[in-house]
Amino acid sequence: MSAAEDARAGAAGARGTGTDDGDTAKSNATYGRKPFKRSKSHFADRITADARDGWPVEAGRYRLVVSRACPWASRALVSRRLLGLEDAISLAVTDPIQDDRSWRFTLDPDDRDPVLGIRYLSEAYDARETGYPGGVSVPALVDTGSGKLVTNDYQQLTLDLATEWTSLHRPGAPDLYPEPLRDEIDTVMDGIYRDVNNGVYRAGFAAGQSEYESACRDVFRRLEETSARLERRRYLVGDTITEADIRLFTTLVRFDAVYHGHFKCNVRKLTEDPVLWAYARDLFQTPGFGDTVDFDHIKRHYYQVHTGINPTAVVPLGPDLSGWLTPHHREQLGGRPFGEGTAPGPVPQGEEVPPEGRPERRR
Ligand SMILES: N[C@@H](CCC(=O)N[C@@H](CS)C(=O)NCC(=O)O)C(=O)O
Repeated sequence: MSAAEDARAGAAGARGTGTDDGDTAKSNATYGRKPFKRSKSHFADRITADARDGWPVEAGRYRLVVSRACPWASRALVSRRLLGLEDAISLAVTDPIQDDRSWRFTLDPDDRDPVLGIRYLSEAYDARETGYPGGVSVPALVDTGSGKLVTNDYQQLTLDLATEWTSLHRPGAPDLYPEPLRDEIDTVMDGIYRDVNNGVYRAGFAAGQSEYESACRDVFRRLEETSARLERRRYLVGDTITEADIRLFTTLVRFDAVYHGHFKCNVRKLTEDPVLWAYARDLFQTPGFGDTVDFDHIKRHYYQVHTGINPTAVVPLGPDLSGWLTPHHREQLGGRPFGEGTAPGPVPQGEEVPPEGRPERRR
């Protein structure tokens, strides 16, 4: 539980914001009491081929609820695209700005998710567990028949998409979690999670100077190490895209837009590290990565929702995003992005990121 949520639960008992970085206007006063600590996902049922938790892999049954602002949800967005699961698992995109009842479907007609028929994601949590007092977080997989939340366990969710949903993968889908490389992938992901994915949050929500400095140093120490690793190899593990790349990408793509300024991770910009910047651009330009990214949602969510660290909720104009589309030359390192497989097809109709969220358009 985060400092914010901790205090929120104790103080107002508000159910709105979630489990980690959530900080609506309601909970602003609660920052700064305890070190930032990320919570565990409360609903950790798995959807598997053998239905061991009662949830079988099944086309058309589940709905993936995401915020395009959220790095953890964005992992699932990328995996779903790379694996070609768009027809099997439908998609609901929330408003990037939560209100005091948390994630809401205000981008949809009548402010209601057209499939689940609900206005707030919390309704799926309530359908699953009456009186659930905890935070509401994305990503979430919801059973469309019962309206119940199945899982909000973002760590396991994408691994299951890669390994349990294989019968519904598109022809040519890559193996994002290849068996012989799993130990190495797990080790790389562990360090990146601790110091980078979650490290930026520890820095951004630090309750004091030394906590901030230690988190920020961890972020850049690990980024330097990762940059050295990627100097001569195109991808983090093996010579194809794996889950580890997806997890690093979702943090890197947010780095200059929000973590550098809003979270004070400003020792260096992503664009100032030639290796990581080229690596991130390479992935961004790979079908399935950049086409899921909405910079408008990212910026508005971080700067407007975390008013504890940005009290005016003013959203900066920069950075210039046009560099994301420039040549990266990483193909010279070799590598086979999809291994024996192929790139995913175009973004399904209705799921395109609007022009204001794309790098082509400067804000
Ligand atoms: N801690 C979450 C991981 C996902 C997560 O932290 N998502 C954030 C968005 S980036 C969220 O929904 N937080 C709740 C909120 O901000 O209201 C979990 O337990 O599953």
